[in-house]
Formats: sequence, C-alpha cells, structure tokens
Amino acid sequence: MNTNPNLREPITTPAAVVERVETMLVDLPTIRPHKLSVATMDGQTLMLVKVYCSDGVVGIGEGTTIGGLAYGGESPESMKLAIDTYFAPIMAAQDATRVQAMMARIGKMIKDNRFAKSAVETALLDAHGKRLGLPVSELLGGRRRERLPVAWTLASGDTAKDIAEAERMLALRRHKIFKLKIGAKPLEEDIAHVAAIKRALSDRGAVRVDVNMAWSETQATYGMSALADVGCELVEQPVASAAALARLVRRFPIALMADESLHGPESAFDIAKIGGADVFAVKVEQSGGLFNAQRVGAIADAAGIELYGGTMLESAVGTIASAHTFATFANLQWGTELFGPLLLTEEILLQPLSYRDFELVLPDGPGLGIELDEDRVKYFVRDGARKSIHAAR
Ligand code: MUC
Ligand code: MG
Repeated sequence: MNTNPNLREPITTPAAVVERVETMLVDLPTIRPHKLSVATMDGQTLMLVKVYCSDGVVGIGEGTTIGGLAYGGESPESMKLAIDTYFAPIMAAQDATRVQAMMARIGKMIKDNRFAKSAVETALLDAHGKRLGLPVSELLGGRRRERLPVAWTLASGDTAKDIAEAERMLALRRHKIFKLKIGAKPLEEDIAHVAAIKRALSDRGAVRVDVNMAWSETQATYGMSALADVGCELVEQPVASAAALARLVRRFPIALMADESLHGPESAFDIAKIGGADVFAVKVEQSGGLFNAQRVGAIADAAGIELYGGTMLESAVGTIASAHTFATFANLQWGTELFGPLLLTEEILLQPLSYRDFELVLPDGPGLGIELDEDRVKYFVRDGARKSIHAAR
C-alpha cells in the first residue's frame, strides 16, 4: 500500500468536469485567392470546438488546415469526426482543471491527430484560464512579450498585385516582413518574381519565400543561390525531406527554415540532432498543441536553432492561441506570421484582434482573452443560417 501522502490520488472531487464537447465547421471566404504550391484557397474552413464544463465555464479552440487535405493528413471535417466520435467520450466527466493530465489521457487512447488535439487542448486551456482569471500565456509559464511582429504573405499569383499589396501593408503600418509563396511556377519565373518585389520594396520590407516542398534538391541548390543573390533573407521548406534540408543548410548565404518537416517534439529533436535547419517555423497545430509547441521551441533553443511563429492560417481563435504560446518563447528571432484573421473577409469576434505598428497585441483577459460573435458564427456555420437564407431566395 502506498503510504506516502504526496503520492496519493486526490480524494477531493474535481472543481469542474467536462460535461459536453461541441464541434462545428465554419466556412469563411478569403479576401482574395491565396495561391500556394499545394493549393489555391478561396476560403477557409474552421473547425471550432467548445468544451462545456460543470462549473459553467466554456472553453473554445480551433483546428484548421490549408486546402482541406492538401497540406497534411487531417482536414476540418476529419477533426470534427474524430472529436465527436473519439475525443468527447474520453473527456466526458473527467477533471477539466487538469489540462495536461487530460491531454495525456487522450494521447494514450488516440494516436496522431495532432491538429484535433491542439484544438481540444486550446479549449481546455481557455476554460481553465477563464476559471482562474488568468490569460493562457500565464498558464503556459508566463508571457515574455506583449506584442508579436507579424509577417504578411503575398500570394495573389501576380507580381504587380503583390507589390501593390505590400505597399498597402507598409502604408497601414501593418506588416514590413513579406513571405512570398513560390514553387508552382518554373524556377526562373519565381526568382524573377522575388527579385522584382525585393527591388520595389528595397530596405523598406524584408522578403522571404515559402516553397512548400515543391522543389527537387537540385532545383533547391540553384534556387537558394539565386534567391540569396536577389536579396531574399530566408527560404522555408524548399524540399520535402528532412535529409535534403540538412544537405542544403548553410551552403548558401540565406537562412533555411523547416516547416512541413516539423511534426512535434520528436521530429524537432531529429532535425536538431543533425543540425538540419537554421530556423524552425513552429506551428501550434502541427506540433500537436500549445505545450508541444513550447517543447519544440525548447529543443530549438538547446540546439542553437532560431525560432519563428508559424500559422496554419487559423481564424482569430487559433491565431490567438498561437500568440499566447509564442509570447512565452525565450527566443523568437524571426517574429511570427500570425495574420490568419486578416486573410478572411469576416470578423467572428465581438472585439477584433489588435494589429498595429507591425505587431499583434496580446489580449490581457482571462483564457484566450477573446469572445466569439455567436450570431456571426451561427450565420457562417456549415448548413447554418447563411445556407437557409440563400436557399429561401
Ligand atoms: C505555410 O506553409 O507556412 C503560412 C502562411 C501562409 O500564407 O501559408 C501558411 C502555410
Ligand atoms: Mg510554410
């Protein structure tokens, strides 16, 4: 028998248990087609999850992908199905105040499904923060910064339009770091596109590219050298394999960032072991949640790899969950790209997130510090009010 009082199971009943888990798909248009080498997005589908607790607190979380299944193995629809069918019964009646223990319980019974886990963990942390009156960043150990620099992605597919868009962002003082999506066109065309944008912006704007794995290793060898020559400062995931990334790193005077190769702490450790990248694009969903994203950050720090706060183009819910996480990072040398809500035509919060002076300002309120505009969400929810209004016309 265990007689050590410190090791005993708590005998008190939890202050709050999970009563109900609700999921929904919300379809929102984008402000313009967003062209990546893997997909062209005309809209974004959010999978929102709400965790209802017995103390009356409700937490929200988000799971979002890029182009359905074009980016990875989970889609908003598959997340909804997984949470409704498998996560919810595991969470029911469990202590809602022990978030890490709940995630460990889920992890034991559910393999993979990193994006769905991230959405659920976000909702649990939002609820617990509201319960304790603390922002999520404080539950994660405490924020080190109140604002995060935010890059903008130029991905209209047209050089002149991209330059005009960049000029608008500079004039608005919203963004001065620009990430260009390339890899869908022939390499020479892509290089000319990047060169023209860098020439137009000069030192008023930093230019980086994301190839989304579209190049072969030989294309990347030529491409990285040419990109460095035209003043591009960083290239993100030019090739698919982590081994090829490791062979390319530090051969050219341009930083190399891993994105798709990162699937949480284990993959981060594998890449760090071989010094396979200069920078990690940490994504909360891709890492499998907020705590795992912090672990990826710690591994990068230990290996001398620099950090960047990535996005899966989430709406305000997932974006602010990422912001709370990145605000706790010891290092964030390359800033973030937490612009997801700005790519959508519709606002789903009562009080929009604050972007100013090239930065996203972290909210101070408890939990995620945001409030959903429930009427807007009801309108845009799949098969919801918008559909019935259109059908009645
Ligand atoms: C990616 O691959 O990084 C981030 C910004 C953007 O436009 O797309 C995403 C995905
Ligand atoms: Mg990327």
